Amino acid sequence: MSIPVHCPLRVKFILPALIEATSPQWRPIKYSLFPPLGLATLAAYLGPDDEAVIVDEHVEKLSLNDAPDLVIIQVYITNAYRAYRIADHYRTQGAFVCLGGLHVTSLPDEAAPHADAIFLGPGEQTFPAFLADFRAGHPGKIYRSASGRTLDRVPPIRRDLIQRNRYLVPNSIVVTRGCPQHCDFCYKDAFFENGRGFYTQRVDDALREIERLPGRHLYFLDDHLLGDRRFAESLFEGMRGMKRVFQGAATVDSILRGNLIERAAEAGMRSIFVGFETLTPENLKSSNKRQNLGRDYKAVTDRLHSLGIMVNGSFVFGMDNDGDDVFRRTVDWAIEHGITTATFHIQTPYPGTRLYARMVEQGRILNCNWDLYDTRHVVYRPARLTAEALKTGYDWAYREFYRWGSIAQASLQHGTVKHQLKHFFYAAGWKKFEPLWDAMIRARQLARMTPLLEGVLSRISRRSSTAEVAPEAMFPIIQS
Ligand code: B12
Repeated sequence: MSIPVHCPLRVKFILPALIEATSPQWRPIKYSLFPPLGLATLAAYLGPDDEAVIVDEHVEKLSLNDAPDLVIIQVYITNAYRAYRIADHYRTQGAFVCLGGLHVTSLPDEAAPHADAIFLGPGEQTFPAFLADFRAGHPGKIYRSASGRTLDRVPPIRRDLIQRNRYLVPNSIVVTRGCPQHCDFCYKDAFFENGRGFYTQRVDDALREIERLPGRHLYFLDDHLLGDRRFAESLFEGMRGMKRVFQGAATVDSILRGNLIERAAEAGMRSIFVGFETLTPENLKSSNKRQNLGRDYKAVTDRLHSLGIMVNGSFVFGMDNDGDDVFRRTVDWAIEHGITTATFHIQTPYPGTRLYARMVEQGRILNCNWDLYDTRHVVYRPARLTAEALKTGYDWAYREFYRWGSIAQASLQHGTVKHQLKHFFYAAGWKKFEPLWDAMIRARQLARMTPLLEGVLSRISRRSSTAEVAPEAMFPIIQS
């Protein structure tokens, strides 16, 4: 491999997908939601003459018949095998291949044989350092993000490389990195180790980024938008006059503490993803999710309802204190407390987490096929349930929560007819019409192959992204 030291670089950024978009298991509504913000962040470090393209396999076909100088691949746990195959291909073609992201950080030894260089942790410091080394002709084999982590002076994300009309929520945005909490099942501690584990953009940079986004609706993908009180207060203060409406994610305790959530509502927050995870205090203790311990979950939902903020509650099944009754108890609680949409997960021990280490030590890992680490499969031996009961209970919980009767009952928990209707509309719109949304997305994808229809679609998309009711308004409360 010869490194083109002085010429402009041809760089291909790839977000591989777990399965091909043509597969029957493909869930278009889920995988076409958010653009690859991480890759667009990295692309900002290229020079003005470099040629860059971002290919997101979740929304388009990846062509392998090209010869870029540099191939940058983002690896999540469930796309890892696919990512390695793509990496191997490009290396045989003579490209220099970089692998990074969560899974590479968790398992560098697994990723390294497929790459010329691997990257551990966030890329804001390591990627520009690598580019300088690469241009100088001596790239390293491993780049580790550690001290000096910051989002100050990070160049604006290359949104020009994102094909907005391919996504349901093109106005996604991330203004922080990491999380101030240390739950045992979360990958964050490993990803952000040896340095700052939670840090934010400067508020004026975040506000400028918001201003660059057209339309009205925003979707913050940060793990904990309220995680730094001073930052969040200033951000919401700056957003007050902007007439935006947005979705974010936060913890139970941050919603109960002080009046930050009121500030968020005034700034336009209309829905929030909340990690309730479990109704059992012993589970909270054993998973080190102490910020939820002793907190009144009902006070959380009451407060959010009173502010007109819809709730997407996240719940995990299969923790060590969960028995057969966990599914019914959780679903009943969610309905009785007017949770608008619920995201259920089967507990998944991601490599690199303390949960994974504990499961390995106890000999409870049943399967190391990363394709199945998608929170829909049981990959470990639960303590008080069989694997079959866990899977069956998880499937039942989804069906039960999204029955028409349950949706109606949860809607009625709200005090006003307006909020009851809003709840009903969103919950039903999201889950009940998933096949319809899927059909529409597939039709759009098909239409792209015919230039005439493509033209019509892009005109509609241009109009709607500046209109009051943008398509993303339909997807306000969902998160992976
Ligand atoms: C958007 C999103 C998605 C999108 C797709 C991803 C996308 N478009 O980027 C969709 C909806 C498809 C999705 C699906 C899933 N997701 Co998801 N998703 C997210 C989410 C909310 C935001 C991602 C993001 O934009 N982050 C912000 C950017 C700036 O950070 P970043 O992407 O990590 O990129 C940085 C670094 O990773 C690094 N980097 C990344 N790649 C590379 C490459 C190189 C060479 C270098 C130098 C650096 C580098 O540099 C970037 C800048 O710092 C995260 C949570 C989060 N807040 O990160 C979960 C998250 C990534 N998802 C997760 C999961 C579990 C899933 C699913 C398995 C869920 C499921 N049940 O199906 C699927 C799997 C999809 C797949 N194909 O593998 C987990 C991953 C856990 C893990 N250990 O891998 C996360 C962390 C959520 C969580 N807290 O558990 N997801």
